[in-house]
Amino acid sequence: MFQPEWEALPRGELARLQDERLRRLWERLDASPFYRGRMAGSRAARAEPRAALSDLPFTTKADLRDAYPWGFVAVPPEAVRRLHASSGTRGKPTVVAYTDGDLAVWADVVARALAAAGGQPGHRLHNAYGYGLFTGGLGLHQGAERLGMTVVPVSGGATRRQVTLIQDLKPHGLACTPSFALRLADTMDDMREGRGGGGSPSSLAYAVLGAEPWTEAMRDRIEARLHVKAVDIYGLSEIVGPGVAIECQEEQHGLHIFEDHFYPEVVDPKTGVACPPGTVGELVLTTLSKEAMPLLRYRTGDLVSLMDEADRPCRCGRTHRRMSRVAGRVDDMLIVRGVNVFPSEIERILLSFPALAPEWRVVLTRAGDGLDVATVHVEQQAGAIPENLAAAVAGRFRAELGLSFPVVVEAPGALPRPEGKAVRVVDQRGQAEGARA
Ligand code: DLL
Repeated sequence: MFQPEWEALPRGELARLQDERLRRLWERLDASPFYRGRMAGSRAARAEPRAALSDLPFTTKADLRDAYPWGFVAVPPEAVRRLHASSGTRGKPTVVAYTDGDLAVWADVVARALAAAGGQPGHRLHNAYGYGLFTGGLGLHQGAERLGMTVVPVSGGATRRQVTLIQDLKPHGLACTPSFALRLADTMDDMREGRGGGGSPSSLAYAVLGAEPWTEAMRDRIEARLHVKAVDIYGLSEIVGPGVAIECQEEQHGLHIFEDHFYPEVVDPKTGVACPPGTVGELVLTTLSKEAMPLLRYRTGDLVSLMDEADRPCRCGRTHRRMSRVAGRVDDMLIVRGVNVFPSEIERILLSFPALAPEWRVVLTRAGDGLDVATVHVEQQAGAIPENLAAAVAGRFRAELGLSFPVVVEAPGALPRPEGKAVRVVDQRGQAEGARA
């Protein structure tokens, strides 16, 4: 553990610390143009800050966009040391500001995350998250340095060169998206075949994968192909970037949320009312130590459930509560002909067929009758495929999800490979018939 004094804090002490930090947060929010004035009625929250939280308003992505770029910054401009931004694929980007103190906390939580994954001082980390405004590259980078690792800052792309670097520099750890980890595995296989096959597995022992949804079936494939222990890392730019939560290598079961810095709630996305432990709802986070851009009850849009640590403490010794892996996003749920389905369900079913590769996407189109059609395109593994595979997969979708998805099995390498996060849902419903790809 990188910071056992915080990560294994007895829960009673943790609760006291959270109350104290929430009281300080109320003061800090007054310095934020967005929250100023809004918090006036909440002074009563001083006595029991955690209990009072559920009566306070949520903050949404739309609030951040409306206040773009500086409306949430609670410190003078000269105290802002760095800016990052979300990709903005769903609209205007969101700018996030950090003080020196924020950067130090961020490095600490990522160092904790890397240590939870198996990282140690002196290890080398191959960091293939994108560097730049995206928080993945620099976030993992500074956390690895904080832990005392040697960082290879390769960023994304140029997969063959990355494989060569892994062979030559022999890193212990890999940090990238799960989809890129599989691409590295494919390229390693191609390059091995080019040399006439054989060769030992790489030096990699663990992989810190996140920034996009993935499933247990995907983990099995990655671990088998790269010979690593793969753990799930979660985070979002608005709160800090990577390092909000991480699975530990001991259990690989649920992600510990670093609760001394990020206060979690899970609420029903429709009513905003708290969900009991074990029930899936929207993750809501309050920052407990952020200086430049403190956020109150931020609605992440990510669907998770909280596990109750009192029932079964984690073998790793961390006392911080765990959440399930992200089941999907509130806005990513597909509603096809009235049936709700998450992309993670589709992936789980596809990967139960060994002949299929973990490269897939759903293309939404509108049929002549005005009804939506979701066609699943999935790549086959190299080599022969069983007869009627597409029909068998479509049959499984019907049986398990109650949905008639047309299924197209594509040749290996046929689907596009975007740089950065995987694109699983392609919505072509608004496009004219002839303009479709
Ligand atoms: O993706 C931060 C990050 C970088 C996390 C590297 C992990 C590793 P954003 O670009 O702001 O930040 O995107 C945040 O990505 O709200 C989730 O919907 C999704 N996401 C992040 N991690 C996971 C994960 C980074 N482990 C958004 N599983 C979040 C599923 C994830 N979804």
